[in-house]
Amino acid sequence: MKDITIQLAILLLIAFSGLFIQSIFITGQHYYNRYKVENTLLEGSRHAVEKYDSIRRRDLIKPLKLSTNTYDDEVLSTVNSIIPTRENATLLMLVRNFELPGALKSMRSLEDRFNRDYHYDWVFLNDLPFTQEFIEATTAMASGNTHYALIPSKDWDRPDWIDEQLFEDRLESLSDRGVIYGGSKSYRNMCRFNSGYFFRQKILDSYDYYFRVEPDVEYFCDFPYDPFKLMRNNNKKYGFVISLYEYEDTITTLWDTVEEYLDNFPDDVDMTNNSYNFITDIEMIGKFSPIIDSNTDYNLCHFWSNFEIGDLNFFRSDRYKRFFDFLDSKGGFYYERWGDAPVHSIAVSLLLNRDEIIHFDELGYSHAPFSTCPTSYYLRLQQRCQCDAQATSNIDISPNSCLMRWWKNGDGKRFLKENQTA
Ligand SMILES: Nc1nc2c(ncn2[C@@H]2O[C@H](COP(=O)(O)OP(=O)(O)OP(=O)(O)O)[C@@H](O)[C@H]2O)c(=O)[nH]1
Ligand SMILES: [Mg+2]
Repeated sequence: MKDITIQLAILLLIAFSGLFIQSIFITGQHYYNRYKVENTLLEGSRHAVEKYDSIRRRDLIKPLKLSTNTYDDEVLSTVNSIIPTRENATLLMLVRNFELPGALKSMRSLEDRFNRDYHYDWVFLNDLPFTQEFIEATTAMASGNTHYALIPSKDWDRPDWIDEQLFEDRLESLSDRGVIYGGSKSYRNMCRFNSGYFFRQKILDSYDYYFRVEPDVEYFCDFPYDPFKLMRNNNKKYGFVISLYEYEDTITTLWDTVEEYLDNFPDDVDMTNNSYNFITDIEMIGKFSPIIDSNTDYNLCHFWSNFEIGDLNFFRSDRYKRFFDFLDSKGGFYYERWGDAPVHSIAVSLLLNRDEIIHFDELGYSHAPFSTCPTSYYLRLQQRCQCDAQATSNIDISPNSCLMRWWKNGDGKRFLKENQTA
């Protein structure tokens, strides 16, 4: 009896050992197969990264940061030895601490679509000190260096020569009429700052170009070129993507002031090659007349300044400063609600040659409630755009848009132009 028990135990032991060895074998085989598949995939992906990076990473100097989406050590180690050909430019965001989520969203989008291949710096401006949380999160999101500056109160706050009583009365009346941001004091500081002071900030002194970025915007397509390089190579000083009509209630006396400026400084403006017609033409265009009847000769067309790429040296010039100072002296940034968009647009339309302004029609962009999306199907494929050219928010050729007026009176459609090198 004892012998039978021992034999049974031995048989059971052999059976369990067999099962155990078999399960180890099956598991081992599973892991080995997975390893083989993953290794093949990794090799494939490494090969693709190398091939692609050798083309797109020519311009880099600095080590890649986490946000570049690159994990490959070999690429990281070669990057340091590559000669830079970046422009002297920065991405620029005026922003408040509480807008951090929107700021990160815009950064992620621009990094993915453009900057991860270039690592341009980011500069952040604020009228209040940035919080540690804001600095940490935006620095982690940027592929380039980040810089933060506090705007001096003399460049931001309402000047003391503004008549307080008149200011309060006007604020109330615009607010009562339901004008967007009509009752906001800080919005007025922001518009005046963006019109006349952003380019005077010390932190921007060393740069030649800026690319304005706002929280909660989106870039729909891979950038087919470095827009800064394109601008320098082609002598462009101001670039836009969307153009539309301004609310007249916010700029009741702006055009009268501009006409006064023109009388005072005729030598500053060369009417032969500028875009005066773009901002004054009111003819039918295609099926459309201007959607708003303007009370002045200004047709209310402006470049939407939440996206703009500009030459800082133009804004720093005495001519631009004379233009801004003259406008500012009338108090319209506070007694009305002059926006930086019409102010920049009128300035570049008067002071620059038509061909110094560029419409970036391939980039795809959205800032609520409008967007722009390249019309060409193949261009959308090539640049991996995520947008619908037929969407109702796509303003390009809608009645609200001034783009057709730009094609007619400005520099024409860009693809018709010769000699533009990216
Ligand atoms: N630091 C700071 N930035 C501001 C202030 N007001 C606006 N901004 C920034 O200035 C830019 C324009 O302000 P927005 O509120 O976006 O104005 P908008 O584009 O005309 O209007 P919406 O985007 O529709 O609200 C954005 O980058 C804002 O973050 C402010 O008081 N302080
Ligand atoms: Mg905005």
